[in-house]
Amino acid sequence: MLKRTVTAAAAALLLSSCSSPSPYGAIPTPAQVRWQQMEMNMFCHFGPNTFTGAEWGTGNEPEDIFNPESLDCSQWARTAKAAGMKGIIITGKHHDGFCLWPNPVSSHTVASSPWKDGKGDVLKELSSACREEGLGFGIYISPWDRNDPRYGTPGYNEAFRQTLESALGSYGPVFEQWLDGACGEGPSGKRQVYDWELFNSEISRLQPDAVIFSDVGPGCRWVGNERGEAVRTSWSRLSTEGFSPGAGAPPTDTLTTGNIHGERWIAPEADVSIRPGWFYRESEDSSVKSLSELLGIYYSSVGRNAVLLLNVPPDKKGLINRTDSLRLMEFRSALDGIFAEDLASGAKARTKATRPGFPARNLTDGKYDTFWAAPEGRDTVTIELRFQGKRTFNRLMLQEYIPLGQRVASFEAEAFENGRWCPLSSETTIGYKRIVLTRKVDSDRIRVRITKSLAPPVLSGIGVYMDNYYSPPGQ
Ligand code: FUL
Repeated sequence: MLKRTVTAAAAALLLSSCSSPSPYGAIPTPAQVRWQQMEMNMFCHFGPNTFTGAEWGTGNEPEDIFNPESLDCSQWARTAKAAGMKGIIITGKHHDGFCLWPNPVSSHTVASSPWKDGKGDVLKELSSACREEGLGFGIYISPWDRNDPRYGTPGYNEAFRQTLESALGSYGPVFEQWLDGACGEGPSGKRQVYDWELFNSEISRLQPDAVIFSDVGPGCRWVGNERGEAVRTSWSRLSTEGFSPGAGAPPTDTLTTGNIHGERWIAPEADVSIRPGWFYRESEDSSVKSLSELLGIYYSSVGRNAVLLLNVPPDKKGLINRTDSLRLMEFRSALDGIFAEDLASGAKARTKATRPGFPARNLTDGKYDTFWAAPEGRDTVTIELRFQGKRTFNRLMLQEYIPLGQRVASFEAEAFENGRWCPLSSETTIGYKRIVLTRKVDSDRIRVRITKSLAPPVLSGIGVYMDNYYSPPGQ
């Protein structure tokens, strides 16, 4: 009897010590995790502005200026796919109010344009092209509308709800709904008091898995600038109490860093255009961002716990311009050149602090869903990676397992060089993905010291890479 009790107690102890770490703080929904894993999406600003050269149309543009004679959404989707993007978000309606689909609650749409004799539908073509290429399809629908005569009256909120219903209910799954907070004057000279609750609940009703973008989420948040730039301290949590999109948004630096103890999981999305403007202009063909600029943007967005939304605006013909697509292909081949080979793969990972069942070898198995976890009560830990021989690298990548929350607040990296441990970098947060740009190192081992964590750390991976393409300013 005694023996049986002891065995049962031992089994219970073993089970509890093998148990998965409990989630810490606000955690992402499965749709938010999938969204974060997309890492890089393409933004397409397209509409009357493509034809007039404006950034913000007035809303008075005649519908007949919209006539992209060679529009080919499969070309957009193929380009995005070849560039390594996982989804495309299109401006279904920008501030000028023109709808790229035949929205039944507006007369300012493709249906009144000469394009395809008024029978065309960009959302239909793009959503099916995305499906074909296995890409996510997302829509930007601007609440600010400089054309709709109802704008500035309570009736507009209902019209906007119907607009959402028409766009989100007609084209299959939408991975992200983009809502910007701009709230200027409409045709009546009045501003709208937006009913965000109505908008968000309508989106969730029609597309429960769509991640809703705005300054305050609820799905993901604006990173606070249009340079595609997250910062080194990048929390995926945000406190939204008392804030709203647009003028009522949290201060810009809060949007950028997030809140360490924020109550909600609303990770940063970093948007930026490959060109000076959001819309295509031939005069800007020579100002498409360089490969080096794009790599810098990649490191400061994807490498700092954000999702990158890179705008590549189709031209007047309705095609991604050659200049942009060539640059995207250079970008892709550089990223492949850097990240195709994890030089830490197969390295022996060692630490004195391991939760049973979550061994350090999970750090170098190349799988996101297997992770190493520190035991209960441990929030400072040293992890050593011994490579199979010397490695030459200048990038260090770390990933937390975010379904259990974001924990690490600071860490240091060191490399073993000339018989001693030498500092590489002293950093703050990790999050879903953190890429540290280090000096060039030749070494057979590195050490990561987690110096502060809000709960026992849970890391999915540590990798090292060699980048021969990009030198950060000052290096
Ligand atoms: C902003 C807009 O005002 C710009 O025109 C652009 O669409 C950018 C992505 O969002 O709020």
